[in-house]
Amino acid sequence: MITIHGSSVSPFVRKTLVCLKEKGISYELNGISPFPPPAAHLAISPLGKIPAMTDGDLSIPDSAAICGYLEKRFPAQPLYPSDDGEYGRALWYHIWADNELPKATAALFFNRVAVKMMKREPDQAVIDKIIAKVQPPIFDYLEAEIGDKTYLAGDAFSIADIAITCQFVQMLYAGETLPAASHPNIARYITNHMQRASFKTLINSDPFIKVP
Ligand SMILES: N[C@@H](CCC(=O)N[C@@H](CS)C(=O)NCC(=O)O)C(=O)O
Repeated sequence: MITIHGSSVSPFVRKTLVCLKEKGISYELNGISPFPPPAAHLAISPLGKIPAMTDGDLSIPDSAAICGYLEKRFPAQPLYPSDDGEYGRALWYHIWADNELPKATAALFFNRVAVKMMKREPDQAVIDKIIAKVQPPIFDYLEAEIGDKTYLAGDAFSIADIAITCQFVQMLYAGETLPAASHPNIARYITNHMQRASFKTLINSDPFIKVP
């Protein structure tokens, strides 16, 4: 049995759970927080972060590594494009979604919600700066990349769409709305993917927003 160790509220944990649901693989979620992680978690996640995955004796930390493993182990219902070029593009969007996009999206969840879990007060100046200065160039890039597409890499739903949608869900969990007026392609694209059964089930199980 595959076990994902982490909280469903994390965008990186969500990415692995969406992959499992899309592939129809049953799993267990070992609900742990990384703030701080239980001591035993360090044995499977040396950086102390979530998610980590165990599959029998095998342990793999990091959502990107986990998703790559799941694709290889369960190749039916592929989530990575078969075309070489589209595969490379999907990897790029995945890396961008994990490293750059969170500065404009998940950072709002961290600074508004997670800080309170850590018994600290949100810093409004930091939040204002994310919205006014950090978001625009990041959203502008994505808006142009999406254009009128449904899927970012190739002609099917892929890890690129999963990784990007996960980060916007986190922004919505922070009380924001999608930028429909300034970035309509992003709003249409994210709204569409949040309607997938995988995303909808996970989002509606968390205590923040509901997808009708
Ligand atoms: N690159 C990692 C990032 C994971 C990550 O940053 N997870 C956050 C929770 S959303 C975490 O565990 N933070 C705890 C920490 O940084 O100490 C992945 O994709 O799994």
